[in-house]
Amino acid sequence: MNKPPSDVEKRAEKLRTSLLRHQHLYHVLDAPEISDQAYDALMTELEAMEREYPSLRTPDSPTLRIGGPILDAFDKVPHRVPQWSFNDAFSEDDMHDFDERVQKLAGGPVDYVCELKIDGLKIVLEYKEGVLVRAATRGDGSVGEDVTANARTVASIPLRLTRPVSGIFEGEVWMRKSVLKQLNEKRAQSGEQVFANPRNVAAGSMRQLDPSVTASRRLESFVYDIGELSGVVLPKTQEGELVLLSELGFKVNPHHELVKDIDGAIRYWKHWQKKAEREDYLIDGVVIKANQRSVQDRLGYTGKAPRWGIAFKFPAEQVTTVVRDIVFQVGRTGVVTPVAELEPVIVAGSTVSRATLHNEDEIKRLDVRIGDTVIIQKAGDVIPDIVSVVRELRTGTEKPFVFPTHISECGGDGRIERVPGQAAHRCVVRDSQTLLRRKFHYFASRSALNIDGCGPAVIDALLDAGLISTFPDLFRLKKGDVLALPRFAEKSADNLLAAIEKARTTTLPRLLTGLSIDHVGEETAYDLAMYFRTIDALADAAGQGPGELERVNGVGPVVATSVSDWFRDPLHKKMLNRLTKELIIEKVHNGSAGHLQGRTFVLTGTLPTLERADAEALIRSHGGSVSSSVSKKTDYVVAGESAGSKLDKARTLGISVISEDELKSMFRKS
Ligand code: 1X8
Repeated sequence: MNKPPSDVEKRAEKLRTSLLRHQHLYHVLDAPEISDQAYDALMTELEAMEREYPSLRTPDSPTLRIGGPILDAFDKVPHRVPQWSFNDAFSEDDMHDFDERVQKLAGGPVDYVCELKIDGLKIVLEYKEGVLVRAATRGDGSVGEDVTANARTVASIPLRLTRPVSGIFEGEVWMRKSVLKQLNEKRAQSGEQVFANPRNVAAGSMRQLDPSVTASRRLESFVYDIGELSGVVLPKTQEGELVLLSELGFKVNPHHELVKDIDGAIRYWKHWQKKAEREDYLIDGVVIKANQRSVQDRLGYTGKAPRWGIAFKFPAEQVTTVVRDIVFQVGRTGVVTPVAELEPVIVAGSTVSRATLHNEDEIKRLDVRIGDTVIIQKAGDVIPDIVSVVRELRTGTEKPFVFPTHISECGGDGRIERVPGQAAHRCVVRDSQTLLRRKFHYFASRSALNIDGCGPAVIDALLDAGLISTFPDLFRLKKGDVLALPRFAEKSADNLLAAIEKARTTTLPRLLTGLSIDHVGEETAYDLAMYFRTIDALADAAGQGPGELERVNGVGPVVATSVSDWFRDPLHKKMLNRLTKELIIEKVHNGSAGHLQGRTFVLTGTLPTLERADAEALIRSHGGSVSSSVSKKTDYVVAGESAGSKLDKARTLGISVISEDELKSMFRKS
């Protein structure tokens, strides 16, 4: 390749630094120092240089803002730091309950940082030595999609930080309401469909395979969290974190506030509930976080969410519509849920045509009848609720709804019964083919074994062909079996088998979730896995009755009995025995989803406080691995006093060198 002369190289670096600074001044600080024309002239000069000498096109080149080559697909990226989301609160009572739990665990009063909850698309940014190297969507929290090229087009996302630090930073990508309005006006003029709300456009724009389309959408960003950090000391408070984020060059929402107690947080929420509409971006609530990191560390995480924070949603928007029909959904465990089919209406920016009626008692309480006009409300992403019936609009032809005794979706004779002591109904025959089908769909789904490309249609085809009848059968499929299915050819059969092979290696929470044990969803599965660590230990305990199970955090008598019954069933025992022989179940890590998974560390020199063996054990317990020699595969070298040749080698290879303190900060969000 044509190597640039050194004066050109120097000029290019100066141009990059200058352009990045002006982008920051304009898009983050809203305080430009030069005119648009002057900026364009500098950009044109750099572009010309890069065209002549492509090696000048560095990963932090401001020319990448315009968009890069068109992609075929987005790569999957495993998150190094699990992407939690906060639990939701909807009322002041919820907030007081939250505060009570926090104070109990923290051992006293706690101060909180209040921030706005931006309704956009979550983005996870990774920087190495100050340069943006990767941007990913949240995905399912453990695996996201690589949207780096698109993120580079978002002007307020720094391509280079003000300091050469490495780390993971989390935030939200969003579109101004006013920008959406302009965009929609243009689209309407050219006969294109208009977009419903800025959140959907922001999400859709980040998932464009052509980055220049993303660039044209003028997206913005706010960054609000540090997931991992090395190269600078992590602040001791969330407030300090926000200050550091600004200093590093990120755009941080300015409306955060430190309050001394939960009443302060509630005041902040009330204030913003009235004011949110006036901002040019969508805000769907506020996020409250314990300010002190020591408190955050102490409280830790439940299966899915941090205990030290909560998202306090704004009250749901309410609209009216008409009930067309009442239908039933049968879940994989046979629970029957009544659902109202509605005349489609827009609530909180999305079209709604169904609302849950929960159970028989709820239908009676509301006295909902087919043909009724109802008030529905939606909060966040949840399925909307019916609040009440507008009775004065009745015509007199609406008949009271009679809860059925049979539902064909149950399979078999369709008979349903009310679960003793509960409001729910379920199918009487619970091992019908229909429910087995549902359980199989769920087993392969993203929540459970996560078998790529093995959706309900594929499972149905396998069941219909008699190729599978219990879960372990999936892992014994041969290529010939799959090829015999409709719509399968050489390549698709290989893909399916490869996905099944990949899913063989799984985790205990995923396996437990996939078994469709009554009352055991993802969260309970996680709690059980953390407590028992292995499937054998859980099966042993469950075999002896519910007693031991009730010692698990979050497991009460109902869940314990259900788990115990499941494991004692001889058919389940036999199935599980075969299944566990097929699977490779990853070891459960100490108190975390192992967020150092896949990271290799080398220790050198004497660390200030940790013995070598303890440091190694800590790294391993968080999912990382420790190696004795430095190579290109090493991610971090932890250097202490009188570090020797390993440190030199790390520097030669450009591997991140961190201190014991920085290592400890990596354990923080686990
Ligand atoms: C989601 C969001 C958070 C914040 C702002 N906007 C969001 N959409 C914030 O912390 N300021 S935190 C969050 C989450 O669920 N982890």
